[in-house]
Amino acid sequence: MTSGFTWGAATASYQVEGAVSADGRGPSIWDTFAHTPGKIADGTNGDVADEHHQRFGEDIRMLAELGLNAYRFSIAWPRIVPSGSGAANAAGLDFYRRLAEACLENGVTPYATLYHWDLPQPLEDAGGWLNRDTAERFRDYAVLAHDGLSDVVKHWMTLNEPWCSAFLGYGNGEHAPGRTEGADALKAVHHLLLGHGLTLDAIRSEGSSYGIALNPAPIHAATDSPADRDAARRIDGLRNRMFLEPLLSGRYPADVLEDTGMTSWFAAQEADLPLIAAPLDFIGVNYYCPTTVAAPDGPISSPVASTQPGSENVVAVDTGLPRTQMGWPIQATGLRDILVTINKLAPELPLYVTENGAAYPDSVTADGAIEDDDRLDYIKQHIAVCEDLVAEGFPLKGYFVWSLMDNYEWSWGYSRRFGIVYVDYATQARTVKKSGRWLKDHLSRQPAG
Ligand code: IFM
Repeated sequence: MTSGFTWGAATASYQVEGAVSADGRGPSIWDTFAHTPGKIADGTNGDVADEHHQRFGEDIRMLAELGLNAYRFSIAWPRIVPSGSGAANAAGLDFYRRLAEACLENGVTPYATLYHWDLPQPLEDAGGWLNRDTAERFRDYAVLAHDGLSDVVKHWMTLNEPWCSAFLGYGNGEHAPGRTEGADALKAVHHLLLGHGLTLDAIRSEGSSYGIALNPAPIHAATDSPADRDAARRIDGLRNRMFLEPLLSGRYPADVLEDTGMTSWFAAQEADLPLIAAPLDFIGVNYYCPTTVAAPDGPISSPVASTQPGSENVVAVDTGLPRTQMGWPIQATGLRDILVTINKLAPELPLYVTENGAAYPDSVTADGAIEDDDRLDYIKQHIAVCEDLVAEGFPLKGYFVWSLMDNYEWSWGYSRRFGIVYVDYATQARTVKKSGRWLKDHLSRQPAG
């Protein structure tokens, strides 16, 4: 691997911070959702999580001791602007300043994401991401965060996985705010991307880099039949092209708008597209698995709560690949495929893998070790794909493992562990897993620089 490659670990505010009422933080949609009975598999919430708000210093030292040189964290909007709009909360900014400074003191480069899903609850009460005004409020908050931290944070991502915010948050309701709005979830896509564009326009400055973290995935047809290929087109449209095309080419995919009956609504938003397509310094790719789909086998009852408006009866197909505890099929070549797809759309654009990792049910041995061989194999295979691409001259600039440590896995609560560091939630003790020990050893063999 060439020197200068970024090796990082990622987390997100609500998943690790806890301290939900500290320093004037306001409530987010995830506080509300997680406290609503029946929404979270194990009935838990992020009130305490990994106590990262108190323990960030030791966590960043641990990250540096693993040999990693970058930390991707997210900034909680309700810490900076507690009610979603208005002035900056100095205590909230100070927390992220101390966090970024702790990174720098440990030789770790901070990468900040401005929105990893914790929308202030008052903005949801005013319509959330279905309301165009939320995009402007996001820009205003982002300016405050950037103005307050841009001397210590030089790498910025606007949104994390807007597909999840729109289609899990407003499509099937699996994520906060838990709404099931059918094809209107596409309005959330547009307002999220508009928020991204407004923000880039307002914060871009010399000497820093700005991007977005998406979760694109290779979508395969189960067979070569025209019906299965059409199913793959539809899902590829919703998952990938609905984000990549406006960002990189300044247009929405006409077939997706037609499938979902949204053509005329989007026609009225055309003027926003140049803003959304403003140049990026990089795209972050969060990759976990590919998807294989087959054609509808009958009529659907409509509307249904779905992540695939207009294509609700397209089914996912089990191709026999091994799966992680999330049920996600493992295929490291899918990482190459999706990076190459994006590279073809934007050949010069630097790419990062901003998340990659796997959940498995860890157990602690009698001597306190966590021998997570499955996770280790998963990470090793995906890192090998990255290293091969870099050796071929591909513009891949970094790899961030998801996650630095076990944390609150959204609607799964604490029942899914993705960390390379084990967290004992009763004591908050951190223990580096075998996957983390392997990564440390692997990084110790990289050329310096
Ligand atoms: O935990 C999430 C993260 O917040 C966003 N990307 C996928 C991860 C695993 O589900």
